[in-house]
Amino acid sequence: MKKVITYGTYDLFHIGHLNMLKRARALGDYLVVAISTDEFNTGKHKQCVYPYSHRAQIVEAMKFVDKVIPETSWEQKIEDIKKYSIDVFVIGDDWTGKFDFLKEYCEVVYLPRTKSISTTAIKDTVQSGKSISSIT
Ligand code: C2G
Repeated sequence: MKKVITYGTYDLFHIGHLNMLKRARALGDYLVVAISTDEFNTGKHKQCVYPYSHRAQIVEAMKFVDKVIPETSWEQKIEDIKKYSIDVFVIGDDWTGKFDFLKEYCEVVYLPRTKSISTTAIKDTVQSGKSISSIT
């Protein structure tokens, strides 16, 4: 069984998140998703709309997600890779190079982000009264 892991905040779940999880799962047979806790997001200077418990449950409900764990620190990745016998670490290419140190433990894949959608864009669009289709 080829096991894949990815990390993220996954606030205001959108098509970019869905594309990432779908492609991540397609790289193996089992997908673990580490969702950033509210406390960890404070360190990332991210103020989430949805609390951790909602973000985790929404991602966990995805049919191609097998397990959700909390992301509480930048340093947990190596331990997670060992603990869950991970074969592939995958994340969006906005992080290209940042996690190359994990190549010692597993394959590292950076996937292209989905263009013109982001949690920030959604927040701005909602405030402007426009629809998302107007930005994708
Ligand atoms: N993503 C994407 N396309 C978008 C937006 C996001 O492919 N339009 C991807 C990101 O590249 C990431 C995942 O979806 O792989 C989750 O994105 P965020 O919730 O913004 O996560 P981030 O803040 O990048 O957290 O330790 C790593 C961090 O926790 C990553």
